[in-house]
Amino acid sequence: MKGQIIRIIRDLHVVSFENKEYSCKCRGKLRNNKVVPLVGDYCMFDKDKLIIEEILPRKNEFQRPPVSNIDQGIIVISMKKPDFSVNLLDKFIISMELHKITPIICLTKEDLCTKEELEKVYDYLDYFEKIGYKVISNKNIEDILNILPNKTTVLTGQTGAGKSTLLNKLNPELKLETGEISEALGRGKHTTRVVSLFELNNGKVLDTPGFSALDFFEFKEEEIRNSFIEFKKFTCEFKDCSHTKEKECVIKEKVKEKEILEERYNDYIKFIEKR
Ligand SMILES: Nc1nc2c(ncn2[C@@H]2O[C@H](COP(=O)(O)OP(=O)(O)O)[C@@H](O)[C@H]2O)c(=O)[nH]1
Ligand SMILES: [Mg+2]
Ligand SMILES: [Zn+2]
Repeated sequence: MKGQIIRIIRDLHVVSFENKEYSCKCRGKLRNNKVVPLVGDYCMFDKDKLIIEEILPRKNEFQRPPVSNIDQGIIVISMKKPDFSVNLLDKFIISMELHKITPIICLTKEDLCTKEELEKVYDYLDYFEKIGYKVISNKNIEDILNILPNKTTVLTGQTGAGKSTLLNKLNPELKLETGEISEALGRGKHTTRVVSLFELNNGKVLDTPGFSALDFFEFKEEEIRNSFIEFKKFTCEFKDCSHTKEKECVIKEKVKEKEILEERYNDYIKFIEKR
């Protein structure tokens, strides 16, 4: 049967199958194949013999933390403390797009804002919703639960944004430390933690808030361009228009007409220059 590895402790691989857990060992042949199993791997396993026979091909894989097959990432972004920033949000969105992870934007700390401050941020978020991203809030746990079924989900975002607080709400057993000083103080304690997925609402969630895939270096300019999803709605006259120095560029036109958010376009330029 096909299961998913949700925890690895030395040579014990805990496989989840139909909401039950099976502690398995790997078949010798698998080890010789040089496949090192990761948390998140889908595998073919024998639930009576408790043996993993085959690791199935991965959709994506990461080193820090070592996990695979991530479907979606909840980008936890605060309205204040730290202040909301389109540029930061874009960094997370584009890196997720590049790694084939569906980004979901989750706002926090709305309670710290005045009505005017909220409206300004909501205007930006309306744009992100309009181009196709899901926007939710940590106030509505139901909305978060609703995106989990049949997916493997991670939380990502800036330090202090509220990731640990949110994970604790989703799984009180985690008891993650929260607060500004916790990261520094908690470091020693957390290094021995085993990375694992926990089951919630028929989905899997990574139990650590430290997920980040913030790099553009290994990607081509074209891949970054395609990660700005709203650009794909328009076709420039030049077939391989880079939307930079070309004269007749529809994207640049749409930025002028304010149909494409100027901050997004500026981030595009920044990200391709960073490579
Ligand atoms: N006012 C307010 N504070 C929050 C909210 N979410 C988290 N916090 C606080 O923000 C601080 C940082 O949260 P934490 O979960 O540790 O952030 P992390 O670094 O992303 O894991 C903590 O003091 C939390 O209590 C929220 O929605 N509103
Ligand atoms: Mg934290
Ligand atoms: Zn163009």
